[in-house]
Amino acid sequence: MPSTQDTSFDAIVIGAGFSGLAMLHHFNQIGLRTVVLDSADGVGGTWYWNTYPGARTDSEFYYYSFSFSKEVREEWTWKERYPAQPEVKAYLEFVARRLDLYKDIRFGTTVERAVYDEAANAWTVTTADGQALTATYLVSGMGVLSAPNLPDIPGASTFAGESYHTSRWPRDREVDLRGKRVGVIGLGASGVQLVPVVAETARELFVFQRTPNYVVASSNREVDEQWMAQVKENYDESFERAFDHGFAVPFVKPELGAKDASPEERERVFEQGWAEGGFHFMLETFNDLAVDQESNDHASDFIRRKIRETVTDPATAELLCPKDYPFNGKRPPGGHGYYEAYNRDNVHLIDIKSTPIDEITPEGIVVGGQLYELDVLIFATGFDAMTGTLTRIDIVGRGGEVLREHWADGIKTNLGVSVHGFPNFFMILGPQTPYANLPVAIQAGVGWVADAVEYAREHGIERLESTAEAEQEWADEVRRAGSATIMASGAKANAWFIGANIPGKPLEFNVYMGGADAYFRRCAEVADAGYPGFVSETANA
Ligand code: N01
Repeated sequence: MPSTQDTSFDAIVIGAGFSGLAMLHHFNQIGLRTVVLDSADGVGGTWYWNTYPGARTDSEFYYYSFSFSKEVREEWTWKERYPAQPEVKAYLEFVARRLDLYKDIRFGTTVERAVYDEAANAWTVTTADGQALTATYLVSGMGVLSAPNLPDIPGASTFAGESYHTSRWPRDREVDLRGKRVGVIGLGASGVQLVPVVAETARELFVFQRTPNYVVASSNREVDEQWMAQVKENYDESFERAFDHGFAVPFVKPELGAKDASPEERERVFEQGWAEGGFHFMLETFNDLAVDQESNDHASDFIRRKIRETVTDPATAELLCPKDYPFNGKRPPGGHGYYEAYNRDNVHLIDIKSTPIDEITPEGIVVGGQLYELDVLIFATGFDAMTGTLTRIDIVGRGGEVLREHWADGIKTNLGVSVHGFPNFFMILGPQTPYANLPVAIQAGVGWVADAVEYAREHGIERLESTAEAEQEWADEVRRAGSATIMASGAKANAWFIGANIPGKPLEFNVYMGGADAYFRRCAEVADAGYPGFVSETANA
């Protein structure tokens, strides 16, 4: 067990969320002396920071968890179909306790820089509190939607009331919104979860909408004993099915395309998917909603119809209907009373697409010359996704090359795991890994990295690193796969998965849209074949 004084390790892992905890456990199992560093004061990563009202998973509990530990599977009992933030955080705390991980985690430790020293074949990580730690292997488990995006709106810093970003919600005190006038900017998954909850307590809620979303209701409910028992019994089978699914969920794969169904059949299937809720609508109704425009139009029309049926004021309903981009053009959020919230007298929708925000003043937000006075302003404005955490710190590879410079002309990775010029550096959920249910993708990723490291150690390989060719090949495949999908329209919808939500960020797919199942198979093939596409230098090479 490393002591708190130790500075030299086999592996350093950055981040103590799903990725970091799973990586630590897997490294422990192959006997690597590992330390995990995290700026937070507890485990959880995303689930430590995102404590905004309404925060919960968009995936169901039985595949938003790990299957690799029998103890955790059997001893943990979930309470809600879509667990709320405290429940997910408690799960990760349980994982850390049960797998004895806490002793190897240093909290309150912010990594500023990681530098590879070729002569020593080691990474040196320096932290904000002055520690310098070295290790052979460096793993990023920093998360994909973790670097907050605060938009550059004129006057934003002058606001005199309370102002919060959803992912940096105060943790040391309760934010009391009772009797207050609250403004929300941003209606992705975070804003969509927040709106109905804040609507219940705020005196007035002003929702400033630029791009409406296709929100599919999630039908949350309690997990009863019988359901939990059934899940526990079928964990292995369930995860096998998830590994064989394009979105890494254990869902039934539909056989029919929407445009090939009769109108009656289409309606019946869409209604069924809508009632089941959440990702079931997107993934279990028809097999071509992400690739065929005509079929997608049917789904988009169906959701717009649901919005019009739910929202009583026709003008508000029209504003909430996305019309400029298709369903799946943005990551669709799960709703929990979202559209219903607009039927409340204290909720007001303001269209900032046709009339953009003029400025933020000490009193509130000015739109088209009209001041909306606010006591609290909430930014649910998302993240510099996939690459943000990796490019906001200095990760310096061979010859002093910084990772953000390596990607200046476009992201290049080998399977989203490894980067040429950055030996023995691995990313869990790196850019160009699949667009999928993340805990399953994380479980696959940490397993693959642990196997690769074990292979390297067994074969005397000192440096494991992508070749330049393999990296280019994967970048080409990511581009090819992405442009074959409806998600290519994400540029029109400012989608984070194509970098369009951050002004100035290059427009390119930062996730793999070719299917998690295909990706997992490819990773397995690479491992089975002895890691072709990786430079693998042995000690006497
Ligand atoms: O962020 P987003 P998010 N002026 O990027 C708006 C995961 N997640 O935090 O679309 C006005 O989706 C922006 O407007 P527009 C999940 O994968 C998961 O909500 O650019 N508005 C948009 O409405 C999700 O997809 C869960 O016009 C501005 C919003 O901010 C991902 O995280 C929960 C603006 C950003 O939406 C990101 O979700 C939460 C500006 N200048 C998140 N700048 C669960 O599964 C931005 N916006 C539980």
